[in-house]
Amino acid sequence: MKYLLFFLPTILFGQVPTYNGTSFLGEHNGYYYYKSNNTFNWSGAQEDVKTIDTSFDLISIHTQQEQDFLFSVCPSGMHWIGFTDTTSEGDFIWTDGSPVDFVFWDINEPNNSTAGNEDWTLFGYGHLGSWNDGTNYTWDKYPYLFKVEKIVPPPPPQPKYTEVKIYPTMVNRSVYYKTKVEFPIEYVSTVIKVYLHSESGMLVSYKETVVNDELMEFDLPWVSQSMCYLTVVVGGKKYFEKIIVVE
Ligand SMILES: [Ca+2]
Ligand SMILES: [Ca+2]
Repeated sequence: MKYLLFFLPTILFGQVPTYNGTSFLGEHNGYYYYKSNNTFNWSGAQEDVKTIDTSFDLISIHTQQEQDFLFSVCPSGMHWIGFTDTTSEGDFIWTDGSPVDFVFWDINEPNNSTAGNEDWTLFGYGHLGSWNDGTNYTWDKYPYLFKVEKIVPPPPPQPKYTEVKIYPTMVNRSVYYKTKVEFPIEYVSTVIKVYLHSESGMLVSYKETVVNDELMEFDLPWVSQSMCYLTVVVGGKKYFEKIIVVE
């Protein structure tokens, strides 16, 4: 949580988050990419990325474009990635649980060489950053790669309402105009105030109600003017104002 609080401001202001002991490599397809400054064996790399944030994992790679991007920002040296077949020899899986939909093994890899002890994967072994399965001895020290999904703050809810088409309806011998207003889901259960003003600014109708549906229907009293103003206030703030042309 403390990390979230620490990084939240930079995320909100659209700046690239930074993490101690790592270098930012670039941004691609909604993710920020990083490499560790220090070297580790695979287990140490896995442990280290979790000390940055327990939700982080060693990188998973899913498309040729992603592989090409990584090679462009990381063209030399080998780097650990989160691809391992420790559970079942020959069945490599991503430690972040994502599907295995792309591989970029070097020629004749993975070969589970070194007395059958190659269960961990290095990016950057061969041509264009191709991969090799390697060992995880304490002396197998390399930097690792990880990526962080870019958080785009959601846009503030926009007033969304059907064209305020009103139609006369008889209710208890009075003529009402029905108005349909659409609310974003986050407004459900919110108390709103609905005002109807005449063209001259006179308050014709006032109603306080709770949004109980994303589509609310209001009964508005008949007004003699050809035009009136519908104002909806949420939490003391004007949510929208709509000029209604009475047909
Ligand atoms: Ca293996
Ligand atoms: Ca190998």
